[in-house]
Amino acid sequence: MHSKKTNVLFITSDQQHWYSMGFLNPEVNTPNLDRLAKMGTYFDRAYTVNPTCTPTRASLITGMYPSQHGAYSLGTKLPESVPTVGDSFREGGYRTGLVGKAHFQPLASTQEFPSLESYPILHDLDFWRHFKEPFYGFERAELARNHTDEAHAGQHYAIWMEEKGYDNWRDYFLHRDGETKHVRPEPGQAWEIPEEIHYNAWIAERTNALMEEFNANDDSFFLWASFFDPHPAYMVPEPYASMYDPADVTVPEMVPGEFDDKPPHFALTQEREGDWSAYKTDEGSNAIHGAGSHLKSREEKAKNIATMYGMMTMMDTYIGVILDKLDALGLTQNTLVLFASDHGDFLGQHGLVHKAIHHYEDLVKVPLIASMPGVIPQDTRSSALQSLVDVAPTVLSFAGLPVPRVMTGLDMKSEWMGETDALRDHVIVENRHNPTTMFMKTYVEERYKMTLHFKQSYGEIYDLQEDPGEYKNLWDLPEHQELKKDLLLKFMYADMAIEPMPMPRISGA
Ligand SMILES: [Ca+2]
Repeated sequence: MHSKKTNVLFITSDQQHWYSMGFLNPEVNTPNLDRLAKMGTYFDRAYTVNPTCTPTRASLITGMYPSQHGAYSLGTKLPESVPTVGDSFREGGYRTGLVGKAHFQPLASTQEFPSLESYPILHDLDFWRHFKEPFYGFERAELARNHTDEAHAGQHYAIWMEEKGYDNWRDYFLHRDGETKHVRPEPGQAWEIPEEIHYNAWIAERTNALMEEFNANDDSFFLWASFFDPHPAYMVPEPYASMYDPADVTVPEMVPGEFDDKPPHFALTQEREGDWSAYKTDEGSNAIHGAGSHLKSREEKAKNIATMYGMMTMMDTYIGVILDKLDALGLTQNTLVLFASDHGDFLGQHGLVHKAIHHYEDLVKVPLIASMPGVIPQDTRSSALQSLVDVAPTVLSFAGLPVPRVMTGLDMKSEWMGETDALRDHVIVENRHNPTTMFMKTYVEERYKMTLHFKQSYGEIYDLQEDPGEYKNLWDLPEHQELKKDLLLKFMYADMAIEPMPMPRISGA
C-alpha cells in the first residue's frame, strides 16, 4: 500500500523576504501561497541557519548546522560523504527528486574539491543528458544554477529549453565572455525571455512530470521543487514586469543614526567606496556578499520592489500549477507540502539591499508554511520558533521514517500537528563567510537576540519585544550587562546542545 504513505513535496524560493506574500502584504498578489497558508500553518518566526545559499541548502538536506556538515560558506561544497535526507528516503523505499536549484557545490572546481556545479561542466549539455547518478540522495536531479539571466544557465534547464525548440536560449542570458545578444534589463524593465521557457515553467512542468511518474508506479516520493526567484538581479518577463507600479509600492527607509551603536560593517554600507580591506585578510579570502556600498536611489529601490513583486506573482502562478497537479492526482490528503525560502533579502530596510552580513530579521527570518489537511491545523498562524535545520528530521518523521542520529535539527512533527507546545526556545544562525572575518553567530530566543562577532570587541543584543526594528543595540549599555551575561550562558548551552552524538553509549566503557 505504497500510495498510503505520506509523500513530501518541498517547495522553496531563493532569497525571499518573508513579507512578500499576499496574505501578509496586500501590495503583492500570491494567491497560491495564500491558498497553501490557508490549507495549513504559517510560521511567522522561522529562521534560516545561515543567510546564504550553499550552507543553508546543505542544512536543508542534512539536518545539520553548516559548522557540522562542512559547507560552511558560499564557495565551499557539501562533502559527498555526509548522509542526506534523500538517502534516508531512498532507504525507506521512497522515490526522490530535485528540480531546480541545488547549489550544494561551488562554481569553481579543483582536483581536491571537484564540483559538478562549476564551469565548464555546467554548459556541457551532453554530460547532463547522460547524468543518471543520484545527486546527494536525489535519484532524479534536474538542475540549473542561474538566477535570472546569469551566465550559469545550462544543465537540465538548457536541455529542456532546446527540447522546447529554443536552440537560441543563450540569447536570453548573459555570457561569461561578454559576447551575447542579451542586454541585462535596467531596473524596472522587462526580461525578454518568453514565459514558456522561463525556469519557473520548467520547474513546474518537470516537478509535475515526476509526481505523475512516481504516482503511476504507486511509489511514495520526496520531491523538491527548488525555485530561483526572487533572488536578484530582479527581473521578470511580461506581463509580470509591468504588473506593479513602482509608484504604488512601499519603499523601506533607513532611520538616520541607526548605525551609531552598531559594529563598523553597518555604517560602511552607506559609503560609496568604503574600505572593507579589514574583512578580506584571510588566506583564500573570496567575495563577501554584502560587503560593499548599499547606496541606491529611492527610485531604483521602488523599481526593484515592483519587479520583485512581479517575480513573486509569477513564481506563485507556477507553484499553483504544482499544487493543482497534486490535487488532480488525488495526493493532497497524503502529502506534506512545505514551503520555505533559504534566507531573506533586504529591499531597503535599514538602508541595505540584497543579501548582507547584517543579521536583521529581514535577512535571517524566512517564510515557512506547512500543509497537510487533516494532519496539520488549517488556517493557522504560529509564532513558535522554527529553524530550517529542522526540515530534514521533521519531513522524515512525517513519512514515518527513522531520523538518523547525525541530524542535529529537531523533529517538529508533533508541534506542527498542534499536539505539543513549542519545542524550541531558541534558534541559532551561523555565518562564517570567511575563516576569521565576517564570522558571526546569532542566538535568538522568544524575546532577545544576540550576535557574536568572532574575536571582536563589539557585539549585538536586541530586545525584539520592545524594539522589533532592532534599532537599539544593548551590548555596551551598563544597565544590560547582567542580561548580556545571562544570554552568553544560554548561547553557550545552546551551542553545547547541538554537538552531534552519532551513536548512543552502548556500554559502560
Ligand atoms: Ca539563497
